[in-house]
Amino acid sequence: MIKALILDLDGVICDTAHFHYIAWKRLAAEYEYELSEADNEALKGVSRVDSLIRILQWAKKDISPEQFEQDLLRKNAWYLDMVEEMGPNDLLPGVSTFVETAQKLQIPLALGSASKNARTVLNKVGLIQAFQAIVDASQISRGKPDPETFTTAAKLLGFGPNECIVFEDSLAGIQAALSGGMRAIAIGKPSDLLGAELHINNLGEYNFADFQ
Ligand code: B16
Ligand code: MG
Repeated sequence: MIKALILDLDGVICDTAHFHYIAWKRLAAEYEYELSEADNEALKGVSRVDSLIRILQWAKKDISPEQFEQDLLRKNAWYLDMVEEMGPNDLLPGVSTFVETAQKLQIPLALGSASKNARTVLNKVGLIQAFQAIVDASQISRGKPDPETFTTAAKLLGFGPNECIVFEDSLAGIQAALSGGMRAIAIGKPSDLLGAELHINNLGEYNFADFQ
């Protein structure tokens, strides 16, 4: 019996995935590598450190540990400059209605994000109060596709994995949900997001009548 819903942040609640892309693209250009949309798809849900490791592999570039740390900080500063401009109007279509319906039906919501900036973004879009539990990259040791983000969220809510549905826009996130024993609903293109039980374009398309 499903008792709670766990939402990913980037690409599910707001389009910060696009900001990550712009910032990584700018950094990759310094390595003389042109980051494609397809590359970006593979980085969705992947931690900041692992994303940079992958970009350096694609660019066939070797940098010092000091440069690595510095580049992570620069990328994050560019990303936060864009987040700074965000507000409640930046919620993806259907998010407000989804949250209101969940509240009306008294269905607990948790956030399960790979982003260390998750709380900052939730504050900007005015949604921090909507979640009974928030799990971000600072609280876990293994990122998606490991299930730890979502199993921690379920634990904080007080439910077992089989009592939760995860909403995700990344393949790493879908895999994390499934390997954690949860059901997974994908937001986005079915071809990019294999394994999910249902594909929708945004949270507004979720039918709460199907909750069970
Ligand atoms: P940060 P999610 C993920 O968030 C993004 O999809 C991924 O592209 C990003 O690299 C990761 O967060 C880390 O983000 O640099 O802000 O710590 O989709 O799991 O909400
Ligand atoms: Mg995401």
